[in-house]
Amino acid sequence: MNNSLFLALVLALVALVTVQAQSGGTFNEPPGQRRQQTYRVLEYEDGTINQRFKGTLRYYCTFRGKWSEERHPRDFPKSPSFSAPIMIAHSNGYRMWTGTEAATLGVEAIAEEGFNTVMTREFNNAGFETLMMVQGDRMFNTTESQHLPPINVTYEHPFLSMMTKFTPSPDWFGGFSDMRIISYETETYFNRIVVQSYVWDAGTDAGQSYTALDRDMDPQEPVARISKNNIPHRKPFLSPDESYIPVPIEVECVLRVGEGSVIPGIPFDERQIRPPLYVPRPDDDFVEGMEPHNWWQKYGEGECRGRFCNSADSRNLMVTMFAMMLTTAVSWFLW
Ligand SMILES: *[C@@H]1O[C@H](CO)[C@@H](O)[C@H](O)[C@H]1NC(C)=O
Ligand SMILES: *[C@@H]1O[C@H](CO)[C@@H](O)[C@H](O)[C@H]1NC(C)=O
Ligand SMILES: [Ca+2]
Repeated sequence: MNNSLFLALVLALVALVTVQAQSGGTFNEPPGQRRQQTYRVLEYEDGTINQRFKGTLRYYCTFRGKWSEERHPRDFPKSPSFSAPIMIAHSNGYRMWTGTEAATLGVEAIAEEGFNTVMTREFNNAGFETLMMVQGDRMFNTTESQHLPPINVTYEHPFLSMMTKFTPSPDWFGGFSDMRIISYETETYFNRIVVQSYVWDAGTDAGQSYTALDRDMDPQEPVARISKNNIPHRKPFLSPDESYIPVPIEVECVLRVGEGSVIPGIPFDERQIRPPLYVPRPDDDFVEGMEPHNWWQKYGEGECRGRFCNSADSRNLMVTMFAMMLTTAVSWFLW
């Protein structure tokens, strides 16, 4: 009896490890040579356009601000804004920023001042490696959304990188880098992709709070993700219950193929392709500093707390629990 219980537990543990290992892969992770993934993919749709497609390909991206006092109450600044978001389509040979290396001067200028001019120079100097750069509008309402200008991609330039400064802040920014919009699996362009940004510290200023005075970091440190465990001491960005950092920015990109219409017989109009500006997510609503309420009833499969922050994860969690129960039951029975 005791033995069978022990065996059941061991088997359950094995099941847990197996299922977790299967769910451990990251989205579109390349074979080795790229930097670590700097963003979370919430949703994506595989497409049918082969990577060698010769015609015009453009992504229409929508920027959704989610940086608010409600979601990030600690030390929240009086007049927050996002600097004009800047996005670049580029080759494997260019990097706007990475999550592990020192920031370029262009990244520093954006993260500290919100100025895109140095980055623009870096874009130009990169020659063939960069294809196109687009800029959005500065946003003085950090929970608003905006449609960004369409950005071209090609087989040689399948990466999108983006950044925007959290203003005011010493050198904190959001965005993503090296998002490859050709799937390694299907070798086609993604039809649609929704990515969520983490919070990044450019490593160029030592300030610990949103409004800290300039204090140059010397020597400069690598760009690093701000997480619950390495948070500056005023705890900016933490959720009301201080258990995690809610997503401060979301970007959804939709592919447009060629120059023609997207709805047969009707002339092209951007409104036919643009996703909604506002899409509710499980952790959008906080009630008096409480955890997101009603998420389970409302969204069924998407808790957003700590690492179980998208539906794939929570589905995996449920599969794991089911597998554990099943193996426990079966081995109990067999004994
Ligand atoms: C982007 O694609 C459009 C449509 O083909 C084209 O007119 C434009 O010149 C392209 N821009 C760049 C920078 O490649
Ligand atoms: C910011 O934008 C959101 C979304 O449009 C809106 O609901 C809110 O009232 C705006 N806040 C301010 C202060 O204008
Ligand atoms: Ca810093």
